[in-house]
Amino acid sequence: MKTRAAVAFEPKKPLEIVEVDLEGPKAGEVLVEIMATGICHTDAYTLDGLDSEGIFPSILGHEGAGIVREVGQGVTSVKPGDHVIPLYTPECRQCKACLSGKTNLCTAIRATQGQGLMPDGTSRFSHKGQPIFHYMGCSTFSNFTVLPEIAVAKIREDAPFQTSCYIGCGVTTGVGAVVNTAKVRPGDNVVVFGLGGIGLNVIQGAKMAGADRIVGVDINPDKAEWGSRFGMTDFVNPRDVGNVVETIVNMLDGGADYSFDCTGNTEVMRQALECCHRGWGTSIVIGVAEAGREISTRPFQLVTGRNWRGTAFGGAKGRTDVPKIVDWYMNGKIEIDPMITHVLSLEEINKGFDLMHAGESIRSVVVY
Ligand code: NAD
Ligand code: AHE
Ligand code: ZN
Repeated sequence: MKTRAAVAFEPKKPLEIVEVDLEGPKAGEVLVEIMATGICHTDAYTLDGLDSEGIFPSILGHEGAGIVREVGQGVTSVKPGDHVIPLYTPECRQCKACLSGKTNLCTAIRATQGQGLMPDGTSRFSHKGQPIFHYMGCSTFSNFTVLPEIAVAKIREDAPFQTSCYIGCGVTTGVGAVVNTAKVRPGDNVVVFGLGGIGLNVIQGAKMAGADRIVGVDINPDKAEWGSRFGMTDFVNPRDVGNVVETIVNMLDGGADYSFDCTGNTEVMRQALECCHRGWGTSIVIGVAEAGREISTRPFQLVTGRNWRGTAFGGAKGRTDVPKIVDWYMNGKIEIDPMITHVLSLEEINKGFDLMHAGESIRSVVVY
């Protein structure tokens, strides 16, 4: 079939809206009509050529929601008409990781996914006879896409696509980092670095978990109001204070119980670790750093009891947890609507990237 898609032909170039060819689903795969997709900073990072797994030409996008239109042979868990959220972290429920009970990092299809291919080692997309690579197993910047069955979460049908697509990455990553990875408890003090599409969800997750102080840190002063809107109690602009770490350690009587990096900046990751409380504070890396960057700190920071951890997709097991997060949204336990600051057509998708880089959006969503 033909489908409209925003194609990343080359790094650092705007996406091009073209008609591409899409092969139907093979065994164990499903064809999904994407109804809406968010634009995450990770899409921008890959488009900017900063991802060591970045591969071109490809169809980016990994934060979508849509409807199953066709299923391949042997597919049993979804059927045409089902509403689904694509999962860049699938859940096969059979691999060592899935069975471990210790991680959400399913390994069933990770190798081919990282090569921009479907599990059989081929691409379903092509343009003028040349293959186009998939991205993070999702490629939601295409109106229709093909996904493995294990990489879709079936969701309730009354959830609006325009907002629930954000659960495909940002919401689950932020809220999940708090509840699944950190396991924040009532009374804990939390610090969030970077109050964008992910950081604001960490803030709302921390509030939901009953955190006491929730300190937001951002170099964009406009983010003070955004943070307060979702439960932040204190705001620090690193450009207004001499030493961010010292400022936070003093504010929180020794430091954070939990801190979260939502910037992808390795210097900020160090600050996030070092503002943790001696003896027990844990810092969670969420931000994705440019290829080649490394983190560092004095080992003494760890010897004296601080912990450094990371999380992908908020530690969520997609097929199991995503439908529950959709329920949280629909029941008013978490908010999404105010964070969708811009709704764009596919033709306007590059504007979404510009708004993100200018710090003017929280989430831009493309509606097909
Ligand atoms: P965003 O652009 O919406 O937000 C980033 C925020 O960080 C902005 O508010 C910006 O002003 C702030 N910032 C930048 N430099 C800063 C600094 N030096 N100090 C303090 N604040 C600073 O991006 P996003 O969509 O929220 O994504 C945030 C990061 O999380 C990205 O690196 C993205 O790739 C990553 N991410 C990771 C996962 C995961 O599963 N681990 C999932 C989604 C996104
Ligand atoms: N491909 C990069 C790493 C990118 C990365 O860490 N991605 C996160 C999701 S970001 C969503 O916005 C992730 O899920 N990581 C785990 C995984 O298996 O990819 C690189 O450095 O090579
Ligand atoms: Zn993302």
